[in-house]
Amino acid sequence: MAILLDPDKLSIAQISKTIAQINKNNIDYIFVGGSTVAIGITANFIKKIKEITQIPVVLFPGDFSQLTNNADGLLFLSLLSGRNPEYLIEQQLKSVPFLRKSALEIISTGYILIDGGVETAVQRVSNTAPIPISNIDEIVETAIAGEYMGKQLIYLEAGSGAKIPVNESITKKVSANSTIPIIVGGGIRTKKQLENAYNSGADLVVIGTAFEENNEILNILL
Ligand code: 1GP
Repeated sequence: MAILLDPDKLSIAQISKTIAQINKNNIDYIFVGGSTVAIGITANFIKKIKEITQIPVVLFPGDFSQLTNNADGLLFLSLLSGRNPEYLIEQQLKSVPFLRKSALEIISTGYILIDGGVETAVQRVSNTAPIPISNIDEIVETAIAGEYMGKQLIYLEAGSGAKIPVNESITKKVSANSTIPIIVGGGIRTKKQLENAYNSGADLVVIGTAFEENNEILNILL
């Protein structure tokens, strides 16, 4: 399981307490990123996290300005569900001068935004529409195309704070049709939703908002 921390929503002063909660639980990764983080904030934010945890920190950036060598790895995202070249190739190109000189582990990730019942930040910022949940074949074929393109991971995203998480039939069908690991995130708040995601084929589940709102939730979820 991964916990997503958004430097826009969590102050540096709150990091110690938050990481203490994460350290106490069985968390595999800390993802750091947000749709609209100001320049320079992410580097300090991660430096502080790394001082107090051994859990790997993976960048999940909204744009190339959030890149920093203070993390261990990077989800090198391509928004495959969208048709906005900025998030298909342009941001990736802008990141090359930094990444060429970086030791960050770069993990090529096909990012697929699926309707979560509410307009989410990724939809607004990327100016792309999510794939409707009824278009299950399009979702599956997008994931397969991502695998053919050489992506190492598929991220099924309902969007931060989604009302409806990615449903089991979608995860099941994508999982049955891919050989690469699947991340599921967006709107997961309950133990049942978490278990459903794993039981339907998610290799990693990401929780952001529910943990942000209540750090104690891990005691219930895990
Ligand atoms: C968002 O998938 C992540 O990009 C996590 O979503 O904040 O809704 O948990 P939540």
